[in-house]
Amino acid sequence: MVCFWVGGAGVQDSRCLLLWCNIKPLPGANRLIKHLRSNGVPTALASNSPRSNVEAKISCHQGWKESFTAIVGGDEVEKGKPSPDIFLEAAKRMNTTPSNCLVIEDSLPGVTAGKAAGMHVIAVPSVPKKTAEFSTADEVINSLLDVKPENWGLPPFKDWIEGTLPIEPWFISGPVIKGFGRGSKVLGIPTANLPAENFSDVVSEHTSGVYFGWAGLSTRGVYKMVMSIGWNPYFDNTEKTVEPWLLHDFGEDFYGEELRLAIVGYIRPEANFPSLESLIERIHEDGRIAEKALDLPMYAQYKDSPYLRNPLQQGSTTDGSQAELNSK
Ligand code: ADP
Ligand code: RBF
Ligand code: MG
Repeated sequence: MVCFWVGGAGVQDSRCLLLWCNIKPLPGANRLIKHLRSNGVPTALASNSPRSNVEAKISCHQGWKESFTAIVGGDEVEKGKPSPDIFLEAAKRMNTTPSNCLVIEDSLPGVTAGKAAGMHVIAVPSVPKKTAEFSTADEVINSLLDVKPENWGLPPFKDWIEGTLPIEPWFISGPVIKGFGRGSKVLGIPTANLPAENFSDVVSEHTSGVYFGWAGLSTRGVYKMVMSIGWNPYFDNTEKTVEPWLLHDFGEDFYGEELRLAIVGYIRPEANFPSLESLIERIHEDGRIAEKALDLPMYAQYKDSPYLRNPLQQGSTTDGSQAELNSK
């Protein structure tokens, strides 16, 4: 099986040439490219942009250029996507047939082009909540983290550990705010919502999904946590929310307290569920996965991040366990 890497060149935003080297790869793009390359899966980049622009763009990302067997720009074929030309040309340059190709696309014209070329197509819509429009694709996924190469006859990723995917950790904090008043009441699972607008950059940079890590609560301590980021498909929210469930029984609310998170791993995309019971059961399963995984040294090390402890070190301790944490 030959694989094409296409659409948006796997980077976020591309307003102007000078800014290109500031743009971050999409979550999971580096991992996927490295995986295909190290497993010897020929990969092409097929974009409607002129070839020179595509080359300039990917030159900012170490190891990308060498990872593509072929690069086809929009100026090298008669018609761009949604015409199949660009993909047919890529297949030709890789000496293979269209039915042997898998297209990964983020745009609707790209999905149309891939299917018109007679190829397999995975859609990764760049606009959230638009999955229905991509129904002509063979599969619609939420992010590149969710590509399952084995579904397409390609070697599987080997970086999953006990149901979790390690990620480059990221850190966010803020005061605990009121949510929809539904976590405890409807699900029996309290989630300490954070104001997503405070760190909209870092939140929009990461895909929606279920993550886990460590939570530092000023005056209380550091706890394991599992969280959802996104639109809660079951409730179809209009706002993206950040909702950590601390895996500890506090027996009280702590609205307004400063909550600091170190997010260290990914579990799954957000999903819809046929019933409330099945959503609740799945969240509990996420909790068990996080609880166990956080004892692995690769995740446990972040429990000691100064970021989580900062407010505590400023002298706001309340009990013995806190004093013990501070003395470390
Ligand atoms: P809201 O919709 O306002 O977020 P929830 O029903 O989700 O309300 O309850 C969340 C609140 O419950 C948190 O803001 C926090 O004050 C409190 N809480 C108590 N225990 C926990 C816990 N283990 N994890 C998260 N929040 C908790
Ligand atoms: N909501 C969904 O609609 N789909 C999900 O897959 C989902 N997964 C969640 C996973 C975890 C670990 C947590 C804490 C919450 C999840 N929720 C999900 C969010 C849940 O709907 C939300 O916390 C409540 O609606 C309260 O606002
Ligand atoms: Mg909540």
